Amino acid sequence: MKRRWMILVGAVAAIALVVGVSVFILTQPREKTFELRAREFAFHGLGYSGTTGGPTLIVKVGDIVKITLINEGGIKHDLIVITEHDLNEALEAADHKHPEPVFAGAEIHDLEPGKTMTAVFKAEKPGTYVYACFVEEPELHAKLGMFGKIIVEP
Ligand SMILES: [Cu+2]
Repeated sequence: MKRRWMILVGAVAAIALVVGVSVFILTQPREKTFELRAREFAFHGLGYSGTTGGPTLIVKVGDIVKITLINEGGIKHDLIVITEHDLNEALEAADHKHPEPVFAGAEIHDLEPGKTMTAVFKAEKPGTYVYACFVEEPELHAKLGMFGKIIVEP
């Protein structure tokens, strides 16, 4: 009788453990990683068409996004995730001030040639955003084609 109880308690504990672990795994944020290569004057990566800026990065809201930027060019490059409105405003403004990234951590500054850095951020709000380079040599790099889209699906 005592043995039956022990088996029952053991079975219940095992089920509780499996359910608990499953819930934990399912509620963990998904990680999405991308690799972009910066050159004068474009971002290259998977899906790059050669004509319309860098590849479009697609993630889901809540994802932990990691964008690794490899500078294969001969000068410094940046990457900042901003709104399309901010990009248009920056392109028109005379003083090319760095806009604030839409998500905390979604920026890489002054990446020297041959160096690699990773921006890690949580895609907290759905929408269509852009990533762009705000280095200004010889002209604003975003203006010369260093930009791409990042879509955060709801
Ligand atoms: Cu650049």
